[in-house]
Amino acid sequence: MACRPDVPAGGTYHLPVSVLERVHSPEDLRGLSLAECTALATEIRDFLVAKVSRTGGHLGPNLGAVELTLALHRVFDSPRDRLVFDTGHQAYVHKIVTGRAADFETLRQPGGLSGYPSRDESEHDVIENSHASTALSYADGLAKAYALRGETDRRVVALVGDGALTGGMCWEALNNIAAAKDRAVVIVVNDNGRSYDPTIGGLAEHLASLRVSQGYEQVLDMIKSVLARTPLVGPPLYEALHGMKKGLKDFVAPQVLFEDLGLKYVGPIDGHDLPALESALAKARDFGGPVIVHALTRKGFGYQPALDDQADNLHGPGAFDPLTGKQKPGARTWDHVFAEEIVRIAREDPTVVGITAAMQASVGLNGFAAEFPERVFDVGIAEQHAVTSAAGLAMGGMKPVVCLYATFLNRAFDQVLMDVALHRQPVTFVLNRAGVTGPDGPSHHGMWDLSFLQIVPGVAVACPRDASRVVSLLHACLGRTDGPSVLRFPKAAVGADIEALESYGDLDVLARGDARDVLLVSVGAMAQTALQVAERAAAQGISVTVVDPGFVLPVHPKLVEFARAHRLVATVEDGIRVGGVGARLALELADAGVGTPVRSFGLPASFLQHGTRDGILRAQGLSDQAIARSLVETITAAQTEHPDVVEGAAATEP
Ligand SMILES: Cc1ncc(C[n+]2csc(CCOP(=O)(O)OP(=O)(O)O)c2C)c(N)n1
Repeated sequence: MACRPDVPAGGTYHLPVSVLERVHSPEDLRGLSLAECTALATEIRDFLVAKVSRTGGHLGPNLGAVELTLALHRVFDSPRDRLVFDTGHQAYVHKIVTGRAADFETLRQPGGLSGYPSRDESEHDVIENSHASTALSYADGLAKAYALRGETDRRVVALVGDGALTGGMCWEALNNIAAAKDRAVVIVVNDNGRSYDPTIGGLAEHLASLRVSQGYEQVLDMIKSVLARTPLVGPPLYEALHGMKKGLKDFVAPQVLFEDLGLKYVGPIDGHDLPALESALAKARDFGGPVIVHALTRKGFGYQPALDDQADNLHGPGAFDPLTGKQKPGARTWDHVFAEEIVRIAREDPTVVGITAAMQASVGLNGFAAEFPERVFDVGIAEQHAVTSAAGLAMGGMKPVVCLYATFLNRAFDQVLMDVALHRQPVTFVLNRAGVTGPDGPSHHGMWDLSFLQIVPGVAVACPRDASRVVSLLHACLGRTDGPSVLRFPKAAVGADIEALESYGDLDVLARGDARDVLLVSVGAMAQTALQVAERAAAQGISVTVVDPGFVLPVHPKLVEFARAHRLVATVEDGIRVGGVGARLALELADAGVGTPVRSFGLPASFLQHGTRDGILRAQGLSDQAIARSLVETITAAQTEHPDVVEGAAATEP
């Protein structure tokens, strides 16, 4: 769909006050003039800054994708054509133009608009997981399905960033997409040169060399002049671009990368030039086979504080001042503690190296990288590779520390199991954002790790309860020489240290109940809640001893001894109960012939929606009130029924 001319023949064109207010669906976009589209783009940017400044969210990526999203919705016919957003963090503009602008007040708030595409919200949303590099595979599958069903008029479009394109799945998908010459998949690469940080690696260098090559400006000029000369419904522009590109091959070589895979390549296109984008997308749409459209954009485009932000172009700020882009300084977090300690460790031990999958600052490796740039490796959005590469580093005599959001370790389970654990390599994993994370929703809660790590032979899993334990347990992990270690902590402010009353190696007793009613095993950051549970239960006449094992794996032998001496064992963890710490302890106790029943408190094995960390924990029964009530009821019921035994409070789903 081409833009109507700016000024209608014979008259002055007056823009309506707000174009945005008139856009409720993609159809509304299609009748707009170029001037209206330009005004709309500006309004959308103002809207994004105003809304995200209040709620926090993905700002830079969306500011950079305004024209691209408008062009996609004007050229393709969603939802009949399928627009698949890789990662989905850049889909705010898509939400705005598909009727959800009014909901932005509630963006990422409990019960409000999701920060990612959501199939419950709109028929225009195809996929909703925010783990990167999947869109091309979904697109491949959708195109295969439509071909088999004879729905050959349906187009499948995947929008993918240059960052996400560093993920291995993209290349596996490209290999398949390129092989099917008659299946029309349009891959739009939104190339802004950045993930959070500048995108790294060979592919990034290819793209960057294209972007900065002396020929680039000429390419854009030539594209513009070709477009200017080409009637919008006229001779095949694609062929024009294609022919021109071949001619420019000498100084714009990187497209060969895609062509060698067998993909038609259109680009580079100025990703903020709407007519140019629409023409390229229309030709790609009509080509009839797999095509890559390479659009160059700037993250944060149109908002100076984002463009000026050296860290990450305001990729995902919390609430901020819209005039300055400045965020309020937050409280000290678990991440801060790790970030400072790893620098101290790196200074003392030259064999320690850091690995990040495109998230250096967010995982606390910035300080380490600033001081020892040659010892921190950003591998791209490539968690699987990160893990096996770490195994190689360990085999080569280094001490690798792989720093990931807990949820992204899911990607690399087989690599942890077979490439690290089977080879008993001393790789340390530092998982931040473990447990319930909050506003990013189901795909970002780091709640799976404690369960799947239970089945990895030889792994040690440390859950620090406070800042001092982050430090001591990190050292303990790095001191291990046989097999992998994991240190996990949440996305939250770190509270005051909680002192131990007595210690047995890494296991600390935090509170002593005088009668032997309940042994409460606290996992990591749940310690504060566990202590409050003990107080509440004591007020009801039930004594609770609280212990923190430090390492939840391997199971501390002292726990078995303690368990034998109590009437009920309870565990509290911010991971899922199925296969979690409580379930494991129950198994170990049974194997050791200890009959004390185990009551596990944790998360259900279900996809939890976005909200605040505290709110979600409370809603899942992980508040001190709920746990204390449950323990008191269990003990009281058992005392009534069987004065000497507490029956059957097993770890079943609620
Ligand atoms: C598997 C996985 N690892 C890490 C992330 C965290 N993450 C979210 S967005 C992003 C950068 C994406 O860069 P790009 O695809 O170029 O999009 P841009 O933000 O630049 O528009 C990263 C690393 C993720 N979503 N998924």
